[in-house]
Amino acid sequence: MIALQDRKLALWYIGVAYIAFLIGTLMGLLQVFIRNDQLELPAWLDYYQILTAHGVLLALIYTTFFIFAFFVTGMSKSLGTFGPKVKLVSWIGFWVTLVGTVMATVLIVAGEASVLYTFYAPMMANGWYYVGLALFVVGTWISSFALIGHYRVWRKNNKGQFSPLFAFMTITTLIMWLIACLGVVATVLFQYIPLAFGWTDTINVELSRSLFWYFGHPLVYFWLLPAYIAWYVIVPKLLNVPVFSDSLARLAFVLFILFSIPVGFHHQLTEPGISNFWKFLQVALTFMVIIPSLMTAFTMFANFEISGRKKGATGLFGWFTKLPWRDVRFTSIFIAMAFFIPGGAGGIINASFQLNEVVHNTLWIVGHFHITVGTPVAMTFMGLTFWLIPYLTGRKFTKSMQKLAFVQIITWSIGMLLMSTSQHILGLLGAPRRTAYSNYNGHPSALEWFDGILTSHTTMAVGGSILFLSAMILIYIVVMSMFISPKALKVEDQVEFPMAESDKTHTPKWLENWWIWIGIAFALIIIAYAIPLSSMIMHAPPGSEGFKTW
Ligand code: HAS
Repeated sequence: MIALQDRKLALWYIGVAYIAFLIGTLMGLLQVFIRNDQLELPAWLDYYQILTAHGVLLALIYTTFFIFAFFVTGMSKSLGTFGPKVKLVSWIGFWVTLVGTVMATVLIVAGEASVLYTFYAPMMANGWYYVGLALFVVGTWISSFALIGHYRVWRKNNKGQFSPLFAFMTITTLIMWLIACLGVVATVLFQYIPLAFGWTDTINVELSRSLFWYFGHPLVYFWLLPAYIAWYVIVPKLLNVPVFSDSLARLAFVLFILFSIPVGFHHQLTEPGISNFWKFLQVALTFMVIIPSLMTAFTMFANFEISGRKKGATGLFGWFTKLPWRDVRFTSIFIAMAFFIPGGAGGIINASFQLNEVVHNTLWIVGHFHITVGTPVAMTFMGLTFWLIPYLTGRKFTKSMQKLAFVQIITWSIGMLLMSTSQHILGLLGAPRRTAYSNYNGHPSALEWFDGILTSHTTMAVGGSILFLSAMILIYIVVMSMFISPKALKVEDQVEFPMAESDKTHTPKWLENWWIWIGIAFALIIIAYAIPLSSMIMHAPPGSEGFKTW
């Protein structure tokens, strides 16, 4: 077990993550009913306020706090206990992130920041909301530097050795995060805060959106990569096989540093002000960032095949029946992976220039992110939660909790399947996203959208309600594992951190030379962004004043 001081920090992160999860999922439930016109909110509560809270609390706060809990635990486990400096800086990072989170949440609840999680200009929130967001990002930077410091100390003491795979992957994710945040920090500090406090009268809308998406796309990989760490490092251990290929795993992660950032324009394909050449270049780079995910899919199938053969499986799909289905830590992650097949395919559709015209700004995209961040990522985090909290608290993960965990992941899968399928179909029919429910004055075409069995109001409401039920079961498991389940006094009851062995004998040295990857990443960013961003600044149209649209 890792040192108590590091366990404490990780548990604080998890605690905040699940408070955000609780409020965020409640907002999700309300939203399903409002979108279906089944619920009317009191005058003091607004649809967009709820939508903002749902997006920010689940997509930003839950994920980020959970990710740092996982990183702190894994880095302490693989590199050793944090030294006093790393410990101090980590706690400072935690508190700064938390203060930013509380400020942003209070302003959303107060109805001062109903700008959705993408906070598109020219919508304008209370200035302190942006200050809260800035503090949130700065807090994560401080925590990232603490972890990077811990890694550097390890490398100094272990000259010439490769870092353990978990640590390598954590550092890759943090490097990507630090470079990605430069965009959002620039727009928040130099555009939104001056506008919201009245220091400037107008905002350059296209520039603010471009800087946001420079950050917004790598943001999705900041969610995905910790899940991939679990797929690469933890899944093989549960299957009782070593890491399939240490160098392939490291290369896949490094490719995310290179290709996850210079692709933000694929979120802006329908926007004027960016010429087709730059959009097309970034679409091509988007197709490059699909490659490491395909490498991951290949590796997962290799793991399944090898472990199946070891257990006597034959034939093309014999491995399937030999997988450890009774182990909820595995089954949860397998379901997460299965959801990522249509989730990833949907991403490829979104990224295809022409097809994007059909799906952009429709509910299809909402369906897409529920089967990317909402299931592959979230369900991997759930699968980690089942053992991570008992591991950190030294409590048992009892048989009854394990059964409940199965109910939780199965209900989440059913709820998500119903809801995201209907969102995809409704999107193709033309139902818009980012808007409250409208039947367009009872227009027959709009009413027809809801005629299908899968797209009916009832199906969506059932899907949303099942998801909420599942979320509450998870909260129950979290509370039990944190505070109530019996202590694991016998060795056989103690929960392990399942980390697989990886053979580094064939791993090339240059894979851990960060300056190469950071250098290439910046070169690609300059190629993809320097000219279009500078032309947005130099040939800026008249800016827009800020609007409070709610
Ligand atoms: Fe996306 C919009 C393109 C991945 C999240 N995306 C979004 C938004 C979010 C989001 C939140 O090009 C909405 C933003 C907003 O509010 O406006 N996305 C992609 C592409 C990928 C992709 C090309 N997205 C993600 C991931 C996300 C995420 C991951 C969260 C974690 N996305 C887009 C585009 C848009 C977009 C456009 C803008 C649309 C618009 O018009 O606004 C790729 O990274 C996907 C690659 C993935 C694969 C799948 C590999 C499969 C694996 C599983 C193997 C399974 C196994 C199990 C082994 C190629 C690794 C076997 C099981 C059996 C049952 C056999």
